[in-house]
Amino acid sequence: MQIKKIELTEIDLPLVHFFETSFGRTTDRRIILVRVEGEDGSEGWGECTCGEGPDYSEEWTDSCWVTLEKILAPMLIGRELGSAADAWHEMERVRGNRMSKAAIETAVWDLEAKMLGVPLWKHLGGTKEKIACGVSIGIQDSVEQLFEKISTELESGYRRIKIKIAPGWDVNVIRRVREKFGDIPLMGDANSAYTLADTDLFRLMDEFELMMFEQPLSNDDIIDHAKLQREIRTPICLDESIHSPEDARKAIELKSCGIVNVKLGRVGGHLQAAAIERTCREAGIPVWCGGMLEAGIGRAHNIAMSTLEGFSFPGDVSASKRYWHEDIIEPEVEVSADGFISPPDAPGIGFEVRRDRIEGLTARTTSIH
Ligand code: OSB
Ligand code: MG
Repeated sequence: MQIKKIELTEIDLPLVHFFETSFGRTTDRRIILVRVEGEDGSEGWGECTCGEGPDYSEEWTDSCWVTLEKILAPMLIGRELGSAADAWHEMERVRGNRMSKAAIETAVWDLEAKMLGVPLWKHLGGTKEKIACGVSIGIQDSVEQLFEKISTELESGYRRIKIKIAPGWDVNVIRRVREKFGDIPLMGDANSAYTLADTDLFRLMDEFELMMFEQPLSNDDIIDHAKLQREIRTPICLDESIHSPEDARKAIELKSCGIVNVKLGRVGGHLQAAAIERTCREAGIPVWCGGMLEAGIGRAHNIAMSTLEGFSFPGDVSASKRYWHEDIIEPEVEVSADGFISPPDAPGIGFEVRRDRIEGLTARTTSIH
């Protein structure tokens, strides 16, 4: 397989509702799409999952654009790839920049699956005929507003509610959610907003029987997380701290977490995600698919990845309409009344990419060949 051409397109896409985490509020996404073209004109699509600023990760839209255009795309053009798995290895000498790498790598997997005429999820070794869906609900302006959101999502059938927590929006909010909604599957994601000085607060929150606390401490830490985990019953789930299968192995060895969130962008694509899934599965650590407010292409890749055996908790993979007035794929991602998504049967990501819609949203485009 040879990559003849790589096209980058930035689209600007407003969210239906703002999304607020401990590091800020997002209202408009700036998303880079990657289209790779093979020898016979066949194509594959990937989406860069970076944010609009360097907060969740060091990578952000403008930095990824340059990295993709000047460094990564030229490394792949014209190279003979034995399989999609080689795409990662071609880019391996570049340090970090995993979201940029994943944008290209996932596109190469889509291309290969399409060339073989098989659905990507099967090509990746996925086995699940349906995947369980949860939602991530950002910090709201009031607890009443949060209640409203939770009610809507439960009525839609979602199988797990994640709320964002931050100092001032934690114990009292969770207590009120438990009082109002009872025993629903509930978890909190702190996006690194706390330190070990808050250990007592987490001990207090043990009482709420949350499924897990996601990334309570620093984004680059696995030592303090192990200390915190020793002090609390609720399992810790690591998100920001895990970039590679080696990170996962070390976190498991140190007992820094009981659960791992896997995001394609954060770990560098499907090959690395599958390796993390395997490391965790062999250690008896459940994983689930995280979300990065993706448009349809990223969402489709998340669905494919979520069909791997180890993805045993509901992920942050939900319907297109929760994010976008109109998505860039056809059909849009829909969730059944009981909170599942069925992976598509069509080759590759299995959703049609809407070129017309993308053209209308394009802020810039470039082509490397
Ligand atoms: O920490 O999981 C996170 C969104 C942006 C950055 C980080 C995170 C999130 C989410 C949203 O929680 C998940 C989604 O609905 O896509
Ligand atoms: Mg998270």
